[in-house]
Amino acid sequence: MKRAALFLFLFLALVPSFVLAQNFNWITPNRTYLKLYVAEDGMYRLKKSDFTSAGVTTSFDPRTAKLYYMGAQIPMHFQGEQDGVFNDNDYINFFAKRNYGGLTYSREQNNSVAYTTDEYYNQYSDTSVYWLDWGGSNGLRIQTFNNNSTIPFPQQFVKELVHFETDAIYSLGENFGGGDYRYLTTEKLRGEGWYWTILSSNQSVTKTISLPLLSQAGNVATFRVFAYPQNKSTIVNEHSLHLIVNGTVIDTLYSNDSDRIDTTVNFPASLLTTSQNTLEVKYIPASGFAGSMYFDLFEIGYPKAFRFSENSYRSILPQGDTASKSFKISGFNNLGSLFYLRRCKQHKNSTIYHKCRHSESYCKR
Ligand SMILES: [Ca+2]
Ligand SMILES: [Ca+2]
Ligand SMILES: [Ca+2]
Repeated sequence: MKRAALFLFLFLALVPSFVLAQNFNWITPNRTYLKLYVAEDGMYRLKKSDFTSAGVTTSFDPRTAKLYYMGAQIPMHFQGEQDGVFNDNDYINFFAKRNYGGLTYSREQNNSVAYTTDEYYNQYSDTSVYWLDWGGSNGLRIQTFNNNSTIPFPQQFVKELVHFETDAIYSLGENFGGGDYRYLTTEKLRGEGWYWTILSSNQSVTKTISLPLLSQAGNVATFRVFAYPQNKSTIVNEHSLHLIVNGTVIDTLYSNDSDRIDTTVNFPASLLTTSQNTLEVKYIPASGFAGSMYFDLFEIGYPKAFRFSENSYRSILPQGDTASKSFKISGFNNLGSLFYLRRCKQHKNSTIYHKCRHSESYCKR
């Protein structure tokens, strides 16, 4: 299985949320499946040789091929399936995601839910498993739509999230010293989990990032941070985090006692540049208090232009709007890497297939 070198995936409602209840009844014992490991989000391609090298016969009707993830069948594209024969040049394209941590409960001592987080990392594995099955009824396929829309996409950018998180130290959860044995609960206690570091007075976490696709059309960027106090005092709002973008403090977040900070704030995208940006989170406790916080992650959201970078473009469009909209992705200019064929308009009673540049509305002869 090869990850497609060039990919474009824009999905509205095509890809369901992967927060699925696991269905354990999909599998048939003693049946042969092709098991696929995926550790990075992207568009993947399976060729006939991938089946034969795995020792799987390709004599099945390709229309009956089915792709499963976490017990549910998901749609895919099977190029060349229409003739019912898995030919040498036929292939499967499908979109797959790595294994994220997903929705996770943090609980009180009595097991009631204290709060929910959507974890970026899974504690056990980054790898997802997809299963390919064949035979029987036809499988789910990605639908092809021919839509002409005169309604422009409302903006010339999409919001892109950049996530920074390192799981380096483990906290057993909120603890206030002698006699506090709440960490003995077998469930994930409030405050428990993998953190990046512990921030004491005036300590920072800093990251640099370049944003070549930053769009000047969008004017709002976002800064999210998650941190959990390690201790507390009788002072009100004894913890504070300063969010700093390229030297400018965009906001100060306060926490009292052991209240977690899981906050997203807006800031002007004009503070960002397409080249190097320095992002910093600095902890400052109240005067006279030797405070500290477990620091988990920060996440930047910025307006990203509809433009290719290194002949690749990926984006997640806002969900919920199913109306057709038109937009143009610019910047694809590497003629040596044309990546799809489009059936051209009929010219003089002959159907011509040409390699197309994506920006052309139809092919030239
Ligand atoms: Ca075929
Ligand atoms: Ca973490
Ligand atoms: Ca306090």
